[in-house]
Amino acid sequence: MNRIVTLDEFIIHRQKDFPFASGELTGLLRDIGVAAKIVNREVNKAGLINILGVAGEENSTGDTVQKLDLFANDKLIDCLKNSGECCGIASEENEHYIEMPALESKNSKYVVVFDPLDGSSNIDVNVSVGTIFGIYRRKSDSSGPCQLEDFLQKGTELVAAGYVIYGTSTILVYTTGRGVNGFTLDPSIGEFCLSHKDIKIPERGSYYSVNQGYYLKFDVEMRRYIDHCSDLNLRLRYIGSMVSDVHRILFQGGIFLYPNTRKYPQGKLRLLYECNPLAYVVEQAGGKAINCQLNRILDIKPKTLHERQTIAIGSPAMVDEMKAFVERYSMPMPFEG
Ligand code: AHM
Ligand code: MG
Repeated sequence: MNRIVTLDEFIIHRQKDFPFASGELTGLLRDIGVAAKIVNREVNKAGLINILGVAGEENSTGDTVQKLDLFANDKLIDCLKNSGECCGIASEENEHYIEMPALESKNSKYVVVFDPLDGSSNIDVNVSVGTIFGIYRRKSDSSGPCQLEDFLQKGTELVAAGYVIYGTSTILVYTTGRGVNGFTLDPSIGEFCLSHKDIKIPERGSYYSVNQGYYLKFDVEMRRYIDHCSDLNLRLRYIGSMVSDVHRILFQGGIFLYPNTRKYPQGKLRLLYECNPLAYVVEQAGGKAINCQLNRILDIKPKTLHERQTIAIGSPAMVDEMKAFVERYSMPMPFEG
């Protein structure tokens, strides 16, 4: 029988690969693992909402029932605050970043960004949702509070990133820039156990994932590429939780697209909280991620905390093909007559 390797054991073992590691990053990853278990417990109770109470109302014990995405947000913030391993947090749910007092954060050199519950519109119908996170080394002086510049870093500066999916099973996938590994929560022992070692994305796959309902709102070159996917008989899968759609593609190969639409001319998904962490994971697994202007996602310098981006992410050969389509169909047509 294979020996079970828990997330904590794995993280501690990996710390030995970095001779000057102080243990802060290790601590942060463990905190995220703990928060994920707490969020998982609550997500699993979501189906009991009629028994336990509807969000916003009081439950039978007189407590106000919180919306799950806000619950997840609070839990992540609490876990990170209590351990004092980071000096600042930026969340998709908060307009501003949160500073950790220098004393409590032990002058930590890291900041954390996250989307606490991606795809939260799916919760009420029992469809998978997830937490996405990224960790950066701070740029500002560690003797003072963290600054906006600590968060507005390119994805190439990420020191770790990952996600947790609360699905048929709960899986945590992360990278620190040395490959991607996945851990499945064993509810009987309450531990994430190594289940997917050194994940590699297939060169190409048979899935494409896009909100086809917006087809007429996409630019012509994107429509041509989507037609091409359909001509190839690729299978369309769109859950509406980016984290779940990208998870499928990471394992089975394919491409996920969220192009610009009239409603979201810059794209819908957030660069800091969604695009960058998932792009880092997918690139580490051998995939690619670009925007509709064909720039590598990880090379984009964010201007604001909640900046949105367009994205094409997935199997390398398919992202290259999409790029070729956009280049070909966005070329000015030769003058006729
Ligand atoms: P959220 O962070 O508010 O849940 O929004 C992001 C989600 C993504 O998970 C998903 O890919 C996308 O929004 C779906 O958007 P749409 O319904 O426009 O297709
Ligand atoms: Mg989201």
